[in-house]
Amino acid sequence: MPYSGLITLEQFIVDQQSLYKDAGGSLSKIFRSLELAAKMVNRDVRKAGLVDILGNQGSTNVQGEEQKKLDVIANDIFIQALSRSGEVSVVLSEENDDAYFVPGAENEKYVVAIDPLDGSSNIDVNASIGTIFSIYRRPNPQRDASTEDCLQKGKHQVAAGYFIYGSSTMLVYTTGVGVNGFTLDDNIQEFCLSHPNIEIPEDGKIYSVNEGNLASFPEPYQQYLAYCKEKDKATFRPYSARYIGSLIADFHRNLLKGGVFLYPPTQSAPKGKLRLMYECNPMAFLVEQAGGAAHTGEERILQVAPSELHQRVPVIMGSKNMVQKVLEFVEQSSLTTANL
Ligand code: AHM
Ligand code: MG
Repeated sequence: MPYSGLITLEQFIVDQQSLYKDAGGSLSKIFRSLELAAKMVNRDVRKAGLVDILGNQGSTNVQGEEQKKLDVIANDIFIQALSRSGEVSVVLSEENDDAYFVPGAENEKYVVAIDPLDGSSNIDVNASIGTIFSIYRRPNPQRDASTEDCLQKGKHQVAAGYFIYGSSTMLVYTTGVGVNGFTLDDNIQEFCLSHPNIEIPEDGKIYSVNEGNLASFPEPYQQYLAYCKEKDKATFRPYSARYIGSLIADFHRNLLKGGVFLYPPTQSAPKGKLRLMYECNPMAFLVEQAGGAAHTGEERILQVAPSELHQRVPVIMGSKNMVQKVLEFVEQSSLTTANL
């Protein structure tokens, strides 16, 4: 049915309720909590240059990276909002070493993983940042929540998405029935449907990678990047290089315009840099739902069995045919190695 007029997120969720696997409204409550938290973080992001919340917090997170003040603020806001939803037993956060078991909510139905402020090194330079979320149903809510509930494969996500605090603020999410985008109307403080049924183009002309690391990428990736720069009219090469260094911003652009995002293994990060639970799984769910693909080079990201909360995996994701092309380089090289 074509959409006409203004459709708020709340209205959209009500209309879509029958498509959700849980018709009891639990997921809607979680969305309301996420929406509220995002509006609060958005407010803080918008005034970041005016008050003293820029700069490093002075503490480091579990990956040994410096936290920004806004990281800490966003982490607290999202955890509090999700804890109050009454539906979430466990919150996993990229900023916390361990899972947070919500007191008194041991038998609720959901686990939510968040990257509260992804791309936070971009705060100081006023580039787009965002919040990523990923929602799982607990296999057995009768039993008290445990770490076992947290280490589920990405293919079990019931919903995932991100808020991007960019030139405008948007929410892009999926519940497994396509991908929809909402833009925050600042005046009425409502997310309104602006990008219904997003589909990523099958082909693209953009590649996004931190090419400064080229020398330490495995050879097939180096070969693919050389291929991107070759001149060939028929395949629209050379491609354009676009890399912000803020996953949500790079992903969002490629989702709308077509492209491929790569974070290959490097010598200093042999499994890549990005985290499976907080970054790769939600983005993989979204991109697959939009008709694209997401792979580690060895398997579909959504098939990876997590062994720890802060696990990292290499990433190749975006337009289907572009991902396929990267995999041809990667697979060709493993065949060559296997034949040696
Ligand atoms: P963060 O979650 O600590 O902000 O780090 C993740 C970010 C991603 O947003 C981005 O894709 C990547 O780090 C960029 O890494 P690099 O600077 O190595 O290219
Ligand atoms: Mg991140």
